[in-house]
Amino acid sequence: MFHLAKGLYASWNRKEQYSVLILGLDNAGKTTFLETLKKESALSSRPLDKIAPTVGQNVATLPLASHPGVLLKVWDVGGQEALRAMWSEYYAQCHGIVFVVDSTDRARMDECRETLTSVVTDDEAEGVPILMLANKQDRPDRMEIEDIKEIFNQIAAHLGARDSRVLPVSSLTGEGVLDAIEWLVVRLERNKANRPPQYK
Ligand SMILES: Nc1nc2c(ncn2[C@@H]2O[C@H](COP(=O)(O)OP(=O)(O)O)[C@@H](O)[C@H]2O)c(=O)[nH]1
Ligand SMILES: [Mg+2]
Repeated sequence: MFHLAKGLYASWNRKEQYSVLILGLDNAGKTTFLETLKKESALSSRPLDKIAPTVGQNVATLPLASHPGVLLKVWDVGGQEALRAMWSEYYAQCHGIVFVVDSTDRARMDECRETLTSVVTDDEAEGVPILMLANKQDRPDRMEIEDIKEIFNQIAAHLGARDSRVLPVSSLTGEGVLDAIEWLVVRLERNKANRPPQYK
């Protein structure tokens, strides 16, 4: 009996899957981030379960070498202004949000902050861990991570008790990408216990 229970637990555990939304303005590097994640997953030599992309949306289900029992279902839903209105449709189903920022795009930093504010103040996204990625850190004309943190800390007031972090990455070179995902997965697992049943 104990073995049966243990076996059931193990098989349930093997299928642990979290849905993660990749958001951010158009041109921030969302699709590049997802493609890099796919590449990193393939390196772990486990099968990659790709779902055919539909217009304006890419979805991939990724195994994680560092967390063998975990699958990440990652949604890249498009960041053009017309598509942003659709983001909230996904909030109730997601366990975590990655918000990608183009660290070189000073001209759109205000738009970026306003967009992120509307994400974090949406009731449907309440309590979901938020990871902000200061992307394109490989570029010499990037803003420094400390300056980007200062901008996004202004949003912290809306975040309540939820987990959030700003991390530097280059989706193009892959620098920092796995560290960022590691931060997120730890929070996803920790947060799971605290969410209402319909979100699990
Ligand atoms: N230098 C550099 N360019 C990047 C990086 N991430 C994305 N890009 C470039 O930024 C542009 C937009 O990237 P894309 O992934 O299509 O952005 P999306 O609209 O947010 O999906 C492309 O030309 C990418 O090659 C990065 O980390 N470093
Ligand atoms: Mg894209």
